[in-house]
Amino acid sequence: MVAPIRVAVTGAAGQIGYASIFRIASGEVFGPNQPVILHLVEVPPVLKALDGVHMELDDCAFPTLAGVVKADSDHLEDGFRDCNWVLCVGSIPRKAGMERGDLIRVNGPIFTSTGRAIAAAAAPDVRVVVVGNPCNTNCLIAMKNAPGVPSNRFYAMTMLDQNRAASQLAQKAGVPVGAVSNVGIWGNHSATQYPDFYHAKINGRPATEVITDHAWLQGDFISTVQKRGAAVIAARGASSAASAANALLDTVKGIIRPTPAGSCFSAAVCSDGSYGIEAGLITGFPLVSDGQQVSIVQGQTHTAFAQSKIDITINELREERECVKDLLG
Ligand code: NAX
Repeated sequence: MVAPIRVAVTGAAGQIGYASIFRIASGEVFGPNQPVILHLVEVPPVLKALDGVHMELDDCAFPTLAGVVKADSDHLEDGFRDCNWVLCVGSIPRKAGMERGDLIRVNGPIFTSTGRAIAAAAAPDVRVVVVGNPCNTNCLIAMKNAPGVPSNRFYAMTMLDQNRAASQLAQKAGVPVGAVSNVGIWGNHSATQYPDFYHAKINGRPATEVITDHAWLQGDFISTVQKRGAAVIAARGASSAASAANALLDTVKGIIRPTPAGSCFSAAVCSDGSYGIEAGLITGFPLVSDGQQVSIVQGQTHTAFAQSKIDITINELREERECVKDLLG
Protein backbone atom coordinates (compact mmCIF):
# COMPACT_ATOMS: atom_id res chain seq x y z
CA MET A 1 0.00 0.00 0.00
CA VAL A 2 1.58 3.29 -1.11
CA ALA A 3 1.26 6.11 1.44
CA PRO A 4 -0.76 9.03 0.07
CA ILE A 5 0.89 12.32 -0.68
CA ARG A 6 -0.79 15.55 0.33
CA VAL A 7 -1.16 18.36 -2.16
CA ALA A 8 -2.47 21.75 -1.08
CA VAL A 9 -3.97 24.09 -3.66
CA THR A 10 -4.82 27.63 -2.58
CA GLY A 11 -7.48 29.48 -4.53
CA ALA A 12 -8.90 26.03 -5.25
CA ALA A 13 -12.32 27.31 -6.34
CA GLY A 14 -10.89 29.96 -8.67
CA GLN A 15 -10.37 29.58 -12.40
CA ILE A 16 -6.91 28.00 -12.31
CA GLY A 17 -7.54 26.05 -9.11
CA TYR A 18 -10.71 24.53 -10.56
CA ALA A 19 -8.93 23.63 -13.78
CA SER A 20 -6.06 21.99 -11.84
CA ILE A 21 -7.45 19.93 -9.04
CA PHE A 22 -9.42 17.38 -11.05
CA ARG A 23 -6.35 16.58 -13.11
CA ILE A 24 -4.21 16.23 -9.97
CA ALA A 25 -6.86 13.99 -8.43
CA SER A 26 -7.00 11.86 -11.57
CA GLY A 27 -3.46 10.55 -11.14
CA GLU A 28 -2.12 12.38 -14.18
CA VAL A 29 0.70 14.05 -12.27
CA PHE A 30 1.82 11.60 -9.60
CA GLY A 31 0.82 8.41 -11.37
CA PRO A 32 -1.98 5.86 -11.27
CA ASN A 33 -0.56 4.07 -8.22
CA GLN A 34 0.02 7.10 -6.05
CA PRO A 35 -2.92 8.09 -3.83
CA VAL A 36 -3.33 11.83 -3.35
CA ILE A 37 -5.06 13.74 -0.56
CA LEU A 38 -6.07 17.17 -1.81
CA HIS A 39 -6.03 20.11 0.58
CA LEU A 40 -8.26 22.81 -0.84
CA VAL A 41 -7.75 26.30 0.56
CA GLU A 42 -9.97 29.30 -0.11
CA VAL A 43 -10.95 32.59 1.48
CA PRO A 44 -13.90 32.27 3.89
CA PRO A 45 -16.59 33.72 1.55
CA VAL A 46 -15.75 31.08 -1.06
CA LEU A 47 -16.00 28.04 1.22
CA LYS A 48 -19.57 27.31 0.11
CA ALA A 49 -18.45 27.21 -3.51
CA LEU A 50 -15.59 24.99 -2.37
CA ASP A 51 -18.15 22.54 -0.95
CA GLY A 52 -19.56 22.29 -4.46
CA VAL A 53 -16.11 21.63 -5.88
CA HIS A 54 -15.65 18.91 -3.27
CA MET A 55 -18.95 17.31 -4.35
CA GLU A 56 -17.74 17.30 -7.93
CA LEU A 57 -14.47 15.65 -6.91
CA ASP A 58 -16.48 12.95 -5.11
CA ASP A 59 -18.60 12.54 -8.21
CA CYS A 60 -15.55 11.86 -10.37
CA ALA A 61 -14.84 8.72 -8.28
CA PHE A 62 -11.12 8.98 -8.98
CA PRO A 63 -9.44 5.84 -7.57
CA THR A 64 -6.31 7.91 -6.82
CA LEU A 65 -8.12 10.51 -4.71
CA ALA A 66 -7.62 9.31 -1.13
CA GLY A 67 -9.23 12.26 0.63
CA VAL A 68 -10.10 15.93 0.61
CA VAL A 69 -9.28 18.46 3.34
CA LYS A 70 -10.83 21.93 3.15
CA ALA A 71 -9.47 24.95 4.98
CA ASP A 72 -9.86 28.70 4.90
CA SER A 73 -7.14 31.25 4.51
CA ASP A 74 -7.48 32.30 8.15
CA HIS A 75 -6.36 28.79 9.14
CA LEU A 76 -3.55 28.12 6.70
CA GLU A 77 -1.70 25.75 9.02
CA ASP A 78 -4.73 23.44 8.93
CA GLY A 79 -4.68 23.75 5.16
CA PHE A 80 -1.00 22.92 4.79
CA ARG A 81 -0.66 20.32 7.57
CA ASP A 82 1.78 17.57 6.46
CA CYS A 83 1.53 18.66 2.83
CA ASN A 84 4.26 17.48 0.46
CA TRP A 85 3.27 20.08 -2.12
CA VAL A 86 1.79 23.54 -1.66
CA LEU A 87 0.56 25.01 -4.94
CA CYS A 88 -0.10 28.69 -4.33
CA VAL A 89 -2.67 29.85 -6.85
CA GLY A 90 -4.88 31.94 -4.56
CA SER A 91 -4.41 35.66 -4.88
CA ILE A 92 -6.19 38.71 -6.16
CA PRO A 93 -5.99 39.06 -9.95
CA ARG A 94 -5.00 42.45 -11.32
CA LYS A 95 -8.01 44.70 -11.88
CA ALA A 96 -8.48 47.44 -14.44
CA GLY A 97 -6.53 50.55 -13.50
CA MET A 98 -4.29 48.67 -11.06
CA GLU A 99 -0.56 49.21 -11.49
CA ARG A 100 1.84 46.33 -11.09
CA GLY A 101 3.16 47.96 -7.91
CA ASP A 102 -0.39 48.03 -6.46
CA LEU A 103 -0.81 44.33 -7.20
CA ILE A 104 2.45 43.54 -5.44
CA ARG A 105 1.28 45.34 -2.33
CA VAL A 106 -2.18 43.67 -2.42
CA ASN A 107 -0.93 40.11 -2.89
CA GLY A 108 2.39 40.30 -1.06
CA PRO A 109 0.89 39.97 2.43
CA ILE A 110 -0.88 36.73 1.40
CA PHE A 111 2.55 35.20 0.98
CA THR A 112 3.96 36.20 4.36
CA SER A 113 1.29 34.10 6.07
CA THR A 114 1.69 31.41 3.42
CA GLY A 115 5.42 31.14 4.13
CA ARG A 116 4.91 31.05 7.87
CA ALA A 117 2.22 28.36 7.65
CA ILE A 118 4.36 26.24 5.33
CA ALA A 119 7.26 26.41 7.78
CA ALA A 120 4.99 25.61 10.72
CA ALA A 121 2.85 22.83 9.32
CA ALA A 122 3.92 21.33 5.98
CA ALA A 123 5.81 18.07 5.57
CA PRO A 124 9.63 18.13 5.89
CA ASP A 125 9.96 17.44 2.15
CA VAL A 126 7.48 20.17 1.11
CA ARG A 127 7.86 21.74 -2.29
CA VAL A 128 6.10 24.98 -3.14
CA VAL A 129 5.02 26.30 -6.53
CA VAL A 130 3.74 29.89 -6.66
CA VAL A 131 1.36 30.81 -9.48
CA GLY A 132 -0.36 33.89 -8.02
CA ASN A 133 1.08 37.07 -9.47
CA PRO A 134 3.53 38.65 -9.31
CA CYS A 135 4.67 35.07 -8.85
CA ASN A 136 8.44 35.56 -8.62
CA THR A 137 8.16 38.18 -5.90
CA ASN A 138 5.35 36.37 -4.08
CA CYS A 139 7.56 33.28 -4.08
CA LEU A 140 10.43 35.35 -2.65
CA ILE A 141 8.13 36.59 0.14
CA ALA A 142 6.95 33.05 0.95
CA MET A 143 10.53 31.74 0.97
CA LYS A 144 11.75 34.54 3.23
CA ASN A 145 8.89 33.89 5.67
CA ALA A 146 9.45 30.15 5.87
CA PRO A 147 12.47 29.74 8.13
CA GLY A 148 13.84 26.21 8.11
CA VAL A 149 12.46 25.34 4.68
CA PRO A 150 15.39 25.10 2.25
CA SER A 151 15.30 27.75 -0.48
CA ASN A 152 15.57 25.11 -3.20
CA ARG A 153 12.01 23.97 -2.40
CA PHE A 154 10.49 27.15 -3.82
CA TYR A 155 9.43 27.60 -7.43
CA ALA A 156 7.50 30.30 -9.27
CA MET A 157 5.71 29.37 -12.46
CA THR A 158 7.17 30.33 -15.83
CA MET A 159 6.06 27.12 -17.56
CA LEU A 160 3.10 28.81 -19.22
CA ASP A 161 5.59 31.16 -20.86
CA GLN A 162 7.70 28.20 -21.96
CA ASN A 163 4.67 26.47 -23.45
CA ARG A 164 3.57 29.66 -25.19
CA ALA A 165 7.08 30.13 -26.60
CA ALA A 166 7.31 26.53 -27.81
CA SER A 167 3.96 26.86 -29.51
CA GLN A 168 4.98 30.06 -31.31
CA LEU A 169 8.25 28.50 -32.50
CA ALA A 170 6.45 25.38 -33.73
CA GLN A 171 3.89 27.41 -35.67
CA LYS A 172 6.59 29.53 -37.29
CA ALA A 173 8.62 26.45 -38.25
CA GLY A 174 5.54 24.51 -39.37
CA VAL A 175 6.27 21.57 -37.07
CA PRO A 176 4.28 19.90 -34.28
CA VAL A 177 4.94 21.51 -30.91
CA GLY A 178 6.47 18.25 -29.67
CA ALA A 179 9.39 18.90 -32.03
CA VAL A 180 10.41 21.96 -29.97
CA SER A 181 12.60 21.54 -26.90
CA ASN A 182 15.01 23.37 -24.63
CA VAL A 183 13.12 26.67 -24.43
CA GLY A 184 14.27 28.43 -21.26
CA ILE A 185 12.42 31.39 -19.78
CA TRP A 186 14.71 33.84 -18.03
CA GLY A 187 13.87 36.35 -15.34
CA ASN A 188 10.45 37.54 -14.30
CA HIS A 189 7.04 36.11 -15.22
CA SER A 190 6.02 39.46 -16.66
CA ALA A 191 6.23 41.44 -19.87
CA THR A 192 10.02 41.72 -19.36
CA GLN A 193 10.67 37.97 -19.40
CA TYR A 194 13.19 36.68 -21.91
CA PRO A 195 12.13 33.52 -23.80
CA ASP A 196 15.45 32.12 -24.99
CA PHE A 197 15.20 31.07 -28.62
CA TYR A 198 18.98 30.88 -29.07
CA HIS A 199 19.20 27.62 -27.09
CA ALA A 200 15.83 26.27 -28.27
CA LYS A 201 15.85 23.25 -30.54
CA ILE A 202 13.50 22.13 -33.28
CA ASN A 203 13.78 18.44 -34.09
CA GLY A 204 17.13 18.56 -32.26
CA ARG A 205 18.55 21.37 -34.40
CA PRO A 206 19.10 24.95 -33.19
CA ALA A 207 15.88 26.92 -33.65
CA THR A 208 17.95 29.74 -35.17
CA GLU A 209 18.98 27.39 -38.01
CA VAL A 210 15.45 26.15 -38.65
CA ILE A 211 13.86 29.60 -38.40
CA THR A 212 15.97 31.91 -40.50
CA ASP A 213 13.79 34.97 -39.90
CA HIS A 214 15.90 36.26 -37.01
CA ALA A 215 14.14 39.63 -37.03
CA TRP A 216 10.97 37.73 -36.10
CA LEU A 217 12.77 35.83 -33.35
CA GLN A 218 14.20 39.00 -31.83
CA GLY A 219 11.01 40.99 -32.32
CA ASP A 220 7.52 39.55 -32.70
CA PHE A 221 8.36 36.18 -31.15
CA ILE A 222 9.53 37.70 -27.88
CA SER A 223 6.77 40.29 -27.69
CA THR A 224 4.05 37.75 -28.54
CA VAL A 225 5.19 35.52 -25.66
CA GLN A 226 5.58 38.49 -23.30
CA LYS A 227 2.10 39.81 -24.09
CA ARG A 228 0.23 36.54 -24.57
CA GLY A 229 -1.60 36.81 -21.25
CA ALA A 230 -3.04 40.19 -22.26
CA ALA A 231 -3.97 38.83 -25.70
CA VAL A 232 -5.93 35.98 -24.09
CA ILE A 233 -7.77 38.45 -21.84
CA ALA A 234 -8.59 40.64 -24.83
CA ALA A 235 -9.99 37.69 -26.80
CA ARG A 236 -11.63 35.63 -24.06
CA GLY A 237 -12.66 38.34 -21.66
CA ALA A 238 -10.95 36.41 -18.88
CA SER A 239 -7.36 35.55 -18.06
CA SER A 240 -5.65 32.29 -18.99
CA ALA A 241 -7.03 29.49 -16.88
CA ALA A 242 -6.88 26.04 -18.52
CA SER A 243 -3.47 26.77 -20.02
CA ALA A 244 -2.22 28.09 -16.68
CA ALA A 245 -3.51 25.00 -14.89
CA ASN A 246 -1.87 22.83 -17.52
CA ALA A 247 1.40 24.70 -16.98
CA LEU A 248 1.14 24.20 -13.23
CA LEU A 249 0.85 20.46 -13.75
CA ASP A 250 3.71 20.55 -16.24
CA THR A 251 5.82 22.35 -13.64
CA VAL A 252 5.27 19.65 -11.03
CA LYS A 253 5.97 16.97 -13.64
CA GLY A 254 9.14 18.83 -14.65
CA ILE A 255 10.32 18.78 -11.05
CA ILE A 256 9.57 15.12 -10.26
CA ARG A 257 10.41 13.46 -13.57
CA PRO A 258 13.89 13.21 -15.07
CA THR A 259 14.34 15.81 -17.80
CA PRO A 260 14.98 14.25 -21.22
CA ALA A 261 18.66 14.45 -22.20
CA GLY A 262 19.58 17.68 -23.97
CA SER A 263 16.45 19.48 -22.86
CA CYS A 264 15.35 21.69 -19.99
CA PHE A 265 12.20 22.95 -18.33
CA SER A 266 11.42 26.40 -17.02
CA ALA A 267 10.60 27.68 -13.57
CA ALA A 268 11.84 30.52 -11.43
CA VAL A 269 14.04 29.37 -8.56
CA CYS A 270 16.23 31.01 -5.94
CA SER A 271 19.32 32.16 -7.82
CA ASP A 272 22.59 30.70 -6.57
CA GLY A 273 24.54 33.36 -8.44
CA SER A 274 24.61 31.38 -11.70
CA TYR A 275 25.14 33.54 -14.79
CA GLY A 276 26.03 36.48 -12.54
CA ILE A 277 22.39 36.80 -11.43
CA GLU A 278 22.22 38.07 -7.86
CA ALA A 279 21.94 35.17 -5.41
CA GLY A 280 18.63 35.03 -3.59
CA LEU A 281 16.45 36.50 -6.34
CA ILE A 282 13.65 34.20 -7.54
CA THR A 283 14.61 34.12 -11.18
CA GLY A 284 13.43 32.18 -14.21
CA PHE A 285 16.16 29.80 -15.39
CA PRO A 286 16.37 26.76 -17.63
CA LEU A 287 16.34 23.78 -15.26
CA VAL A 288 16.98 20.05 -15.32
CA SER A 289 15.73 17.40 -12.93
CA ASP A 290 17.10 13.94 -12.24
CA GLY A 291 13.74 13.07 -10.72
CA GLN A 292 14.97 13.97 -7.22
CA GLN A 293 16.99 17.14 -7.46
CA VAL A 294 16.50 20.14 -9.71
CA SER A 295 19.45 22.20 -10.90
CA ILE A 296 20.04 25.24 -13.06
CA VAL A 297 21.41 24.38 -16.51
CA GLN A 298 25.02 25.55 -16.57
CA GLY A 299 27.32 26.61 -19.36
CA GLN A 300 24.95 28.43 -21.69
CA THR A 301 26.45 31.48 -23.34
CA HIS A 302 24.38 34.50 -24.25
CA THR A 303 24.65 36.92 -27.13
CA ALA A 304 24.80 40.63 -26.31
CA PHE A 305 21.15 40.82 -27.43
CA ALA A 306 20.08 38.07 -25.03
CA GLN A 307 22.15 39.47 -22.17
CA SER A 308 20.54 42.88 -22.57
CA LYS A 309 17.09 41.26 -22.32
CA ILE A 310 18.13 39.28 -19.24
CA ASP A 311 19.51 42.42 -17.59
CA ILE A 312 16.17 44.21 -18.06
CA THR A 313 14.11 41.45 -16.49
CA ILE A 314 16.55 40.99 -13.58
CA ASN A 315 16.39 44.72 -12.88
CA GLU A 316 12.62 44.48 -12.72
CA LEU A 317 12.92 41.69 -10.16
CA ARG A 318 15.18 43.89 -8.03
CA GLU A 319 12.64 46.72 -8.23
CA GLU A 320 9.82 44.40 -7.19
CA ARG A 321 11.89 43.17 -4.25
CA GLU A 322 12.42 46.79 -3.20
CA CYS A 323 8.62 47.29 -3.17
CA VAL A 324 8.15 44.48 -0.66
CA LYS A 325 11.29 44.74 1.44
CA ASP A 326 9.17 45.17 4.59
CA LEU A 327 7.55 41.76 3.88
CA LEU A 328 10.75 39.74 3.55
CA GLY A 329 10.78 38.36 7.09
P1 NAX B 1 -9.38 33.67 -9.76
O1 NAX B 1 -9.77 35.01 -9.23
O2 NAX B 1 -10.30 32.95 -10.67
O3 NAX B 1 -9.10 32.70 -8.53
C1 NAX B 1 -8.29 33.08 -7.47
C2 NAX B 1 -8.87 32.40 -6.25
O4 NAX B 1 -7.99 32.67 -5.17
C3 NAX B 1 -10.25 32.92 -5.87
O5 NAX B 1 -11.15 31.81 -5.78
C4 NAX B 1 -10.03 33.59 -4.54
O6 NAX B 1 -11.13 33.43 -3.66
C5 NAX B 1 -8.79 32.87 -4.02
N1 NAX B 1 -8.02 33.61 -3.05
C6 NAX B 1 -7.79 34.94 -2.98
N2 NAX B 1 -7.04 35.22 -1.91
C7 NAX B 1 -6.75 34.05 -1.31
C8 NAX B 1 -6.01 33.68 -0.16
N3 NAX B 1 -5.42 34.60 0.61
N4 NAX B 1 -5.93 32.38 0.15
C9 NAX B 1 -6.54 31.43 -0.60
N5 NAX B 1 -7.28 31.72 -1.69
C10 NAX B 1 -7.37 33.01 -2.04
O7 NAX B 1 -7.93 33.85 -10.41
P2 NAX B 1 -7.17 32.83 -11.36
O8 NAX B 1 -7.50 33.12 -12.75
O9 NAX B 1 -7.34 31.44 -10.85
O10 NAX B 1 -5.65 33.32 -11.15
C11 NAX B 1 -4.97 33.08 -9.94
C12 NAX B 1 -3.63 33.77 -9.96
O11 NAX B 1 -2.80 33.21 -11.00
C13 NAX B 1 -3.69 35.26 -10.25
O12 NAX B 1 -2.79 35.93 -9.36
C14 NAX B 1 -3.15 35.37 -11.66
O13 NAX B 1 -2.57 36.63 -11.91
C15 NAX B 1 -2.13 34.26 -11.64
N6 NAX B 1 -1.65 33.78 -12.94
C16 NAX B 1 -0.36 33.38 -13.02
C17 NAX B 1 0.18 32.87 -14.17
C18 NAX B 1 1.60 32.42 -14.24
O14 NAX B 1 2.02 32.02 -15.33
N7 NAX B 1 2.39 32.47 -13.18
C19 NAX B 1 -0.63 32.77 -15.40
C20 NAX B 1 -2.10 32.79 -15.16
C21 NAX B 1 -2.55 33.71 -14.08
O15 NAX B 1 -2.63 35.01 -14.61
